Amino acid sequence: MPTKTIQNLKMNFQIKTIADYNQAYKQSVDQPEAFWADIADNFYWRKKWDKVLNWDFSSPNIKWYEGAKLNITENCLDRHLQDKGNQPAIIWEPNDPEEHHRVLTYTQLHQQVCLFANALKNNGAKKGDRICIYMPMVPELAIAVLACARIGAIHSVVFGGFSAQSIADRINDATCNLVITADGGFRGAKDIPLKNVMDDALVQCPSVKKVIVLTRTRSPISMIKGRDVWWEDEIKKAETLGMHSHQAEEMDAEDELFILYTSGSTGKPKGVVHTCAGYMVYAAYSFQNVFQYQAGDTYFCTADIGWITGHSYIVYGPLAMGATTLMFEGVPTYPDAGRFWDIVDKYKVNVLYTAPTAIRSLMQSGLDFVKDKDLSSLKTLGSVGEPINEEAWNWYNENIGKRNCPIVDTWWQTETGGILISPLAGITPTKPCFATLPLPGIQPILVDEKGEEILGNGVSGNLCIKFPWPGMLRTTYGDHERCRINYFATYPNMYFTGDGCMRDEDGNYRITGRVDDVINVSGHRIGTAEVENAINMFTDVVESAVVGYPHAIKGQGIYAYVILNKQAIDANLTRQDITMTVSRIIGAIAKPDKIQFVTGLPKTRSGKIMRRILRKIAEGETENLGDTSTLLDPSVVEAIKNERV
Ligand code: 7RM
Repeated sequence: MPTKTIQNLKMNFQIKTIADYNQAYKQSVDQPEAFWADIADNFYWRKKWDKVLNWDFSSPNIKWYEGAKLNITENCLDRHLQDKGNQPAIIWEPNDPEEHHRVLTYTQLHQQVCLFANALKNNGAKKGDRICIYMPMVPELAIAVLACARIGAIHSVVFGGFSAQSIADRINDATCNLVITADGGFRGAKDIPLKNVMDDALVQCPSVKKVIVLTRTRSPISMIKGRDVWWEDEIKKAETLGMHSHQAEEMDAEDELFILYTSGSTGKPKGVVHTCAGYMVYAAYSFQNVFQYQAGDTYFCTADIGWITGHSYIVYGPLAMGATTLMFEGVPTYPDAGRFWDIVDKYKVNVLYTAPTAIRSLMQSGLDFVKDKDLSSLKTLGSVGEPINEEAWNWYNENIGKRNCPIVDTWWQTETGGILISPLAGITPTKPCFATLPLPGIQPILVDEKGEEILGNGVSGNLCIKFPWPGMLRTTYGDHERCRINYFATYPNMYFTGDGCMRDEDGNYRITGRVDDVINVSGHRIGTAEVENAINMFTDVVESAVVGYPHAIKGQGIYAYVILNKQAIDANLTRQDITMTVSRIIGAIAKPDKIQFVTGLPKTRSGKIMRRILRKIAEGETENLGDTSTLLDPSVVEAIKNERV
């Protein structure tokens, strides 16, 4: 046997038939360590592991591939140079269809990552530093992410829609010392003033010593001497110094790779931590098998890199597999609702991965935007972020897939690192609205309120996972106890997802939505408590309660019940003031869709808000509100019902 070098490694874990799947699944449960060792053998390691898995859910303490040494970017870049150096790694489609697109081959991407890694080092960055990235969807965002990984710095990407306050909270939570941003970004008809927002954040962030600023919109911005430097200048400096290559930092398997903040049911967003080896193996394995990517395919995931879907399935998963990944800067409806189909046509996209909210919005725009587009290159369609309703599933299947493309409804979370429950394209029989079956290595379990396992089929319960998988979160940054309480304490010895789920007669899983106080607006997770805190910061607000309600396009909308300390002179203006306040504190994605002013909230004698009642009223249900006997003051409910907005 020839020894495996970085060049002659072959990826050899593709499931091709349902029999392969059944066999892989069985082995992954019977002999998980042997199973995940075989998968990991397909990657490039500076040193192999001593132990595949060490785990204890009670702490939690989860370690995969302990003792191994690697750098994820050697697996995403260097290993492809010999065979795929001239193949496109990233194809970038700008917001404005008139602007020229860009293609970066694996060789070019590798060069750019090395140069920027050197630029980061020249600016004082080192292994273990936390680096905040706040950028538009341009190739330099992927380059920044990979350059951080290359030098062993921990990236914390913040979605470009978050406010200065949200950025500051995230930077301070992780004590980032460096920021990578851009002057601005283009999204649809709007210019987003990223650097201005960042400047507002940085007023509150003493840990940040350097800011690297890419020019994208070339809009006027402030640049502070000694702190702010231009991306382009730093690249030129590295080039002048001849720093074209960069020896990747050697990382331990369990060294932190990145932090990504996500909302929970209480308090501020948590920094979900993923580590190098397990995340890499799981992102690549799940990418390959769910989408059944074939050499030469063009793969288009419409997510933003600011979310986990972009991390795992625009950057790390596809690049680890040597795929061609398409990055789109804009929005689905600009310049018109045919943009996705134009892109599919222009680049002959083979795999399209998008969100139900986008499908519903494009469906509403009508078939005129689809009819003249050549979509014949499509082989596989994907869905992620929220439950897909039957109408959207059928529309996607008929009008985009032409009944000829399997739809993979992929269920997973920021915390899971990669897809856990999903059909494998063309292999697993699909069923509208069902995520179907667990990937190999994933052991789902449904439990009742008491934590008792619900056995058999044709049942519903709370979805937990009872055995570790390589891509799972390891901790929440700076607060391990919070991680334990949030995910591992509700039910002992299980990871609790926060989702409700049913299992049909054939053992297929259907995720029905959150069972906690998290709402899912257009596939974005928002904690009701977070929105309430933001609303309560408005000067005239006494108290508020926020719930989700069904929304035709967004999946869920945000409904806020608000008590003011005085009668609003102009209720609409006050609503706008509150909305503006929420935008400032969290970001535009958390703006309430509806605000109802109330004089009291339905509370129990112990002072707990009965959200169940508020949810029903927001949904438009005013008759069957369930048991209201524990209410302190039932007349409050009558008043709220009568003044619904
Ligand atoms: C990937 C992502 C996670 C939450 C999760 C669910 C919901 C995601 C699906 C889904 C039904 C799906 N990460 N969710 N995918 N619900 N079917 N295919 O979205 O951390 O931002 O959100 O999203 O509630 O818990 S996330």
